[in-house]
Amino acid sequence: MKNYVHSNKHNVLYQGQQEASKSGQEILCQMKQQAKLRTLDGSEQPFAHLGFQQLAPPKLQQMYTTCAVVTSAGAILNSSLGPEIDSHDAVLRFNAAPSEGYEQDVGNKTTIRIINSQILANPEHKFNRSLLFKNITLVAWDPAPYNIDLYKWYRSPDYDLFTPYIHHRKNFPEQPFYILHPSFIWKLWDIVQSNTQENIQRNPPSSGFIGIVMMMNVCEEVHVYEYIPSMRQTSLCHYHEKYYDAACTFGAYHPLLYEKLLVKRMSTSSEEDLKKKGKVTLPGFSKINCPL
Ligand code: NCC
Repeated sequence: MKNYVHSNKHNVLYQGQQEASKSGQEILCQMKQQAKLRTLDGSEQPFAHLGFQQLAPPKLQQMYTTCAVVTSAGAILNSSLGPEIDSHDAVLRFNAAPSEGYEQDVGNKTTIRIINSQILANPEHKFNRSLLFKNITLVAWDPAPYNIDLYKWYRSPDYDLFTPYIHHRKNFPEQPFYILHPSFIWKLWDIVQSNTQENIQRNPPSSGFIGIVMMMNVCEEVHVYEYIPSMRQTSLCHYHEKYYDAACTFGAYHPLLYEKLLVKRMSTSSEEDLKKKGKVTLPGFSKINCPL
């Protein structure tokens, strides 16, 4: 983590405030005001020239009543949360996290999957063929430079997501598949930093935080499972892999610890839900009333 605190690959330059004095309600209002979901729609260059206006699907605007966000943390094992997770109207999962074989603990319904650019670029994930990515809404992301230089991003993303994206959209035009606008990603980073006294890692937030805020945009209520560690906390990184590293839970590259502290401050869950279930409940933006 120390190394990551010193690196600044995306040239983050933050000059806003850094204080942890906001109440949960004030943070929710800041989120609602500043973290409006934005996807790449092809209206800007170089994406306009590349035909993204025709390529991108219509805006993500379906609304859901209750949603589940299922993180991939090892601590969800033995939770028996599967039926509760599946009872929500929409379920968000991450990257290549499977449900097959883990239904009892993570459920088997998937509505949306958020994938980082490694999933698209690394052949190991079989993005073209794997059933994990079929018949659902896909949302991909990759960090652009902090100043949102879209030309530079297109030329040198962290991992090439554009080629497989274009390919996939042409082959499966019916599948809703979005790329998050990097301004959304870095706005979320700004919000975490603005509510944290310490300097956070100058790397993008984790897919977990991005997914949670994305769902706050489209759900009336968001239930997040095993993001804030429950009493089952373990250093097992993922529930589907035998790999142990506490950095998966508390962060090294991503400012995960700070994202989690912020989410905890916004949480409306009971202590029992937090500890026993590992569940945080957050209101969707449409249910947050803020002073004008
Ligand atoms: O591990 P990852 O995330 O796919 O997990 C999805 C989200 O779940 C939350 N999480 C996960 C494990 C854990 N013990 N505690 C948690 O709270 C986090 O919020 C996390 O974002 C990513 O954010 O996209 C990440 O992706 C992996 C990896 O690229 C993909 O799994 C594909 O293989 C990253 N790992 C590496 O690059 C090696 C990880 O850092 C973040």
